[in-house]
Parts: sequence; structure tokens; C-alpha cells
Amino acid sequence: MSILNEDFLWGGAVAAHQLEGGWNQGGKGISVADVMTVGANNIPRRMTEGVLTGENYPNHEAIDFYHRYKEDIQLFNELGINCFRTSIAWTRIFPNGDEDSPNEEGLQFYDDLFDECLKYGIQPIVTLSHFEMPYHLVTKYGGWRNRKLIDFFVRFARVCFDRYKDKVTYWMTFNEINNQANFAEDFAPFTNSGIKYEAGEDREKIMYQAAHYELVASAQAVKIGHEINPNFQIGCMIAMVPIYPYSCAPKDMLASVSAMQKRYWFTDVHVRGHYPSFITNYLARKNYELDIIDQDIDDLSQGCVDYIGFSYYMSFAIQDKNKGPAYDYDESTDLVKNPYVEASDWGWQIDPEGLRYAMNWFNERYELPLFIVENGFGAIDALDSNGQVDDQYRIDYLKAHIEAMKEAVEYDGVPLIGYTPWGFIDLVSAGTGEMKKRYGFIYVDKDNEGNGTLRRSKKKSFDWYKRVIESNGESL
Ligand code: P53
Repeated sequence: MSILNEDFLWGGAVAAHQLEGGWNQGGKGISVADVMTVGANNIPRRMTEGVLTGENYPNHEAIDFYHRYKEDIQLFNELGINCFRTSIAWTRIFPNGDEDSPNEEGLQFYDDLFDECLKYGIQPIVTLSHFEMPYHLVTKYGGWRNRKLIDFFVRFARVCFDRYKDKVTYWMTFNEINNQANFAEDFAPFTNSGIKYEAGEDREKIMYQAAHYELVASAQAVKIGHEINPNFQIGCMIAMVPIYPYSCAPKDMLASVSAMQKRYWFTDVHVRGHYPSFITNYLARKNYELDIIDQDIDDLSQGCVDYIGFSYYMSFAIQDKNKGPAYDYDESTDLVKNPYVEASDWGWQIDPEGLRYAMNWFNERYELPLFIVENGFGAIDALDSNGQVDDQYRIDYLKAHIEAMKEAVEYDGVPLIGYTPWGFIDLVSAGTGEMKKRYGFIYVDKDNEGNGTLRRSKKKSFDWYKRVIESNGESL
């Protein structure tokens, strides 16, 4: 008997734009990821005006999964996973996003990919929008500032649901929809919503409007998906970074409550089908009059998600800054370093117990099944003299997180569907565009400048994870 269910989903997670490459093949259009340059730790990626010559766009080739997926899936099978989380590149299906009919070649690619997975008993878990919306929707419509995007997204979702209804059961609508709570930086508004801000604009108001349209689009998609196949499990996808109070001072505690509200209200709407009171009051206090019509309210209530997919990498901490009773959270300025935890080379605070805390937080609030669809350790891997990677640090990180996850199941009774570690084959980092920030059990020979043979090889963690899966999480 193991702690985890016998049908537990053990897998790995990726996103189309971070591994496929083939950015202009098979009729694919330009996505927002295709106009993002390479960055580094503390050097933001730039978003260029279209694809320019002479720039380094790491997602254009990525790890060339588009051409190599058959061999890669053989390796995934050797690893022993029973599910594979990826996304469907919107631009393979609707190259510009606003076409009436889909691109057959793109649809066929995912048919072939999913068939190849199913051949080995690996079920595909699919995110519809993972930081790769059509760039044309940015230039022509202003991204998700525009209500028209709802129809474009829902058309895309319907086509995918219809086409893959017998191949895919678990879906997610928008990846890490709540990243854009950090609207002060340019990254999340662009990757989540295709939004580029003009100087002087009220970024926050635009963020709330875009998020509203996305939540309505998600709800419409959930409803349609259930009509197409009642067995579909359609989830949201939340970037869960718990925000602890820095101390037990009551005001730090309230600052933490307020910060959690501002970062996680998206989940409330996805799960409960309506806005929570603290956001309604906040929007009123800010005099934000959003375009929210009666039909939207109805749509939201009819498209509640079936489960909560979430990523977990780290936790944050917050200290009250004497802002008064509103405790208005500003993600770009209010966070403080947690003295009790270590951090990765990229400053991500390593906190396995935080995963158990997060699982409890979700469970207490929503009582829905949870699916950990991302977790992992981005690190610089060095090849030893035999050309191998001894990534014990990655094993240590994942082991501690799986232990915490099992505690949440064993002691707290949290219902958990599965676990898919992020970037289990090395791929392009979303945040920095680097290859050097690696998460994989499978090493891919390529560097930040784009040099390398793209050859795949197993790291030490490969055999470790294989044993974890074989023992259903008992042998760590
Ligand atoms: P990278 C920020 C905070 C938490 C998760 O991230 C995040 C981000 C955005 O960088 O993104 C998720 O590659 C995302 C993946 C991404 C992964 O975490 O910046 O869903 O696309 O690759 C890891 O190290």
C-alpha cells in the first residue's frame, strides 16, 4: 500500500513554445514567445516589434521537439511516466488567432504527438494557452484588453476539444493566469495577456480588465468542453507562491492576507464562478469601472473548473509597510527575503513545507482535487569528465517537495490527482529565455547562444525519478 492512489498521475510538464521550435513551420504563425529575446538572471527579455533580424530568439528553435518528438517520447517511456503535460501552440491551430477556420497541418501535428504518447500508455495533459498567444492578436487588437479575444480563444478551445476529445481528458485553460498580478513588470502582462503598456497608462486597471475577459473565456470554454465530452476534466492553472507574513506581528499577518487576496482571487472566480467581496470592494475603491456585462456574470457561474492545476516553486514573504487598513499589495516592492529558507541561483526561495501549506490552503478554501502540474529546480548543470550530470541538488529539491506533498495527502487528506515536474527535459526558460537554467532529468546539449548538438542524455536524476514512479512515490 502506498500513500498515493494507485492511479496517481506521474509525469513531466513542458509548454509548446519552450521546447517545440519549428516556429515558422507547418503553417504556424508568430506567437508572443517568438518576439521575445534571450535575457538572463536580472536581465529581462525584450519584446521586439515583430521578428527582427540579428536578434537571438531562443524559442524559434528551442530543443527542436517538433522534429524529434518520437525519440523524446521513447525516452519519456523509459522514464516510466504515465502522463505528459504540454500545451497546444495556439499559432499552429490559428496562425493569426482571428481566422474562421483552423490550420489542418497544426491539428495533425498534435494528433500525431498525442497518438505517439498514447502508444506508450502516456496520457497527454493539455494547457490551451501557455504564454504563446498569436502575436497578431497583440498588434491588431491590443491583446486581452479587447473583448473580441474571448471569441477567438473560445473558437480555438472548441476546435481543440472537438478534435482531441478521445485523446485528452485533463485540460487547463490559461497557464498561471495570476502571474499578471505582477503588472509592474512587462513580462507577465505580455506573456499572460499579450499586453504592452503605453507610458502613463493605469496598468492595474488594464490588468483587471484583461483578466476578466480571460476568466469569462475560460468559463465559456469549460462549459463547451463539458458539452463536447462530459468526461473532460477542465482545470485552471495557478502560479502558487504563498506569501507568508514576515513575522507574527498582527499587521504583517494582515499584509499577508491582503497579498494572498490580490494574487489568488483569480482562483476564486475560476472555482466559485463569481468575484470575491474583497476584489469587488477593491475595484469600487479604485473607481475602476470595468466592462463586465450581465452575460459575463452568467458565463462565469456556468463554467466552474473541475480541478485546480497549480505550479509550485517557491514562497514569498511580506512585511507591513504602514500602508493603513487597505494593506494594498504591490508585488514589485513589498516582498522581503525569508531568513529561514535558502534560494536558488536565480533567487527563488526553496521551501518544500510551503508546498504542503499551499495544498492545505487550496483544499480548505475550495475542496476540489488538486494537480501539481509544475515543480522543479532551475540550476546550472555541469557535465563531468564522462559527459554526465550529477544533479544531486535537483534530486534533493524534488525529494523534499514530494515528501511534503505526501504529507499533505497522508496527514491532511488533501485530494491529489498527480505530479508533473517542470521541464523534465531541458528547455528554454520562460522567465529568462536561457537554456542554462535547466530543470530536466534529460540533458539537452544547447547553450544560451544557441550552440550545441541538441543531443539528449540522461542525468543522475533520471534513474532516481524512474524509481520514484515505479514505487508510486514510496522510494525517494
Ligand atoms: P522559468 C514566474 C514564477 C513562477 C513560475 O520558470 C513561472 C514564472 C515565470 O517565469 O513560470 C512557470 O522558466 C511557467 C513555465 C516556466 C516555469 O514556471 O522562468 O509556467 O512556463 O518555464 C519556470 O525558470
